[in-house]
Amino acid sequence: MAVINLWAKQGYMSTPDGQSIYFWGYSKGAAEPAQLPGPPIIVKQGEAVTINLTNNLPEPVSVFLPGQTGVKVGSQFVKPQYSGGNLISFVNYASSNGGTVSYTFTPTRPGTYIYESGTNPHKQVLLGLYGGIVVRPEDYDENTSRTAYGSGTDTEFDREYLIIFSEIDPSLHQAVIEGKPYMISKHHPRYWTMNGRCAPDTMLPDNAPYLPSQPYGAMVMAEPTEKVLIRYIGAGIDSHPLHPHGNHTRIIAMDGRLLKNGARDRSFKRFTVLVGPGQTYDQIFQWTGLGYTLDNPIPTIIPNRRNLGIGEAGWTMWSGSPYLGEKGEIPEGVVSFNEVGEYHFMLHSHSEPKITNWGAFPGGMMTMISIYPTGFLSPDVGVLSQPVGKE
Ligand SMILES: [Cu+2]
Repeated sequence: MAVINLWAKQGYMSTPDGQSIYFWGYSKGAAEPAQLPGPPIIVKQGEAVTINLTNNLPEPVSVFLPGQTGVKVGSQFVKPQYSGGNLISFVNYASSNGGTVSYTFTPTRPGTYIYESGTNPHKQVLLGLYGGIVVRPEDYDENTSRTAYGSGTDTEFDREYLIIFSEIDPSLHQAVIEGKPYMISKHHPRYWTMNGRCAPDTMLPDNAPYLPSQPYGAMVMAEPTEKVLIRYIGAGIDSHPLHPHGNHTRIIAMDGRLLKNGARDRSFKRFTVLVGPGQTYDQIFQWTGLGYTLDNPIPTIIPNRRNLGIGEAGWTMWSGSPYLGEKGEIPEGVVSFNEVGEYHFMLHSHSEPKITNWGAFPGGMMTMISIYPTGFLSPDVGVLSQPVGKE
């Protein structure tokens, strides 16, 4: 039995342009801050799960589990809740200011799923009450059988990343602070988030101390030829066209459903993936590079050194060594983001307003896929595990 304890709380998130925005989020501990997104819930197919929710917010809140079946509260299946004849929640909720509720279910299918508040979702989910669920296949083993959908499904991976997308209209968040009405039809986002962060914060490490309410980075890091599982979840109300530069991904599953029809492989390669509200996509990405082998780690003609610079003189992406080659001395005065000859490919929303922070480029839904020389990355990079709260 996996027991996941969540608290619904208010908090403040940071944006790279210096704003502090009020939000509602799930938290992993009574003394922990609300976080954006909520803590990932990582469970196993066939293993019973209990989610205990304590609600510290001033209105009822719930945990809605699209894609999970047989969810119960006590001995009864969850059901829509009404007040005065009006639907107020898709599922049973925890009452305001200290109420609790416990949901139990047994995930029957592996895959990527969302959890979110089913109570006033047009307000509460946009305010930040969402997170991701990863259901491991029954035969999953971190050391011997790392697959998304079980052995024999062609979904092996070496590293995995979970990226959850949403939007922020600060006027909604301000209206909630002031207790004023907000017209959802006037929804006008100014910030776009990957794992609750706007670029360039998306590229900062997990648990960066200056982002206490946004603990998860969104940078995909891998080595050549490794299979990288990238899980997408759309948690907002807009659709987001996302692509990595220079590469396709192979889509292996949508909404937690493996793209396989009997023995027939229905996975397909895509450049741009349109992630709609509530949708999930599982993709395998593998960087091989034209002409790349371990003996030939320079799969390209290195441009003239002067053409590697960006911005003013002395600012460059060049590490002083061939890409994916050996580490070299960085010339004096160079401020470099490229430490060991790694490649960076942008991964972003193709909708240009969404790669800004309140109109300022670059920002928003943008991160990097970073390919490091073989042997550089620690095996701990790109491993998803239950943060806490599991008993
Ligand atoms: Cu692009």
